[in-house]
Amino acid sequence: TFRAALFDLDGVLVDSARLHFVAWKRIADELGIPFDADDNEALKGVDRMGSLEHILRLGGRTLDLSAKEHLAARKNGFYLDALTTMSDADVLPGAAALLAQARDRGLLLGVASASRNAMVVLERAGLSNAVDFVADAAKVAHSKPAPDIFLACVTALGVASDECVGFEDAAAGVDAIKAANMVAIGIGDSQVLAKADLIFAATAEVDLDRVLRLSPARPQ
Ligand code: G16
Ligand code: MG
Repeated sequence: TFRAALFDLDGVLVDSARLHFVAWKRIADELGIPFDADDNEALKGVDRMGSLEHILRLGGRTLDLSAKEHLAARKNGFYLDALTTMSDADVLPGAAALLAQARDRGLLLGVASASRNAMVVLERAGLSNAVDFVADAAKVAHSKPAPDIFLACVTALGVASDECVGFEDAAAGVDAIKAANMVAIGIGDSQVLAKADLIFAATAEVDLDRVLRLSPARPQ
């Protein structure tokens, strides 16, 4: 049986993508690199430096590490400014109910986000008390698709990987969940998330009973 449910943040629990977009757009404009909302789709679930490198590639630009670190820090400043406008209105439909229902079923709840700002985002969204543990992306060695951030939740919650189910909206996140030997629930496009064990179009569509009837992963 499942003992824990682990959730990605952006795209599963909250809509922070539009705020990331506003911040990256300012950086792209400064660099003179065309960047629109469609381009921003490719950054979902991608960590901060990986996102910057993607934008630089779009513009055919290369910068040295210190210039990149400076820009990444500037983007984060813009993002933190934008976060002051975040509220429970940015919680995705059905997300708060899903967390409450999962807790009600006795599951331990963890957040496994690529965002180093996950704690602030959850606080702004009014969800910090709705979960038991928030993994720190700054403390894991490898970002998604590596399993590290999901395994950090396993350690902290005192469960085994094969007792967990993970929820993700990005393909790299589904890969991370599978690499951690967990059942993966995809939220979004069934073609993009084809490697998930079960897919729902949106968080609001998740049928938790159906999820919990899945067989957990085999112990490794
Ligand atoms: C989120 C977003 C990404 C963002 C990443 C890192 O991932 O989807 O667009 O680049 O966090 O964010 P930060 O710059 O705050 O560390 P997730 O894993 O929550 O979907
Ligand atoms: Mg995501």
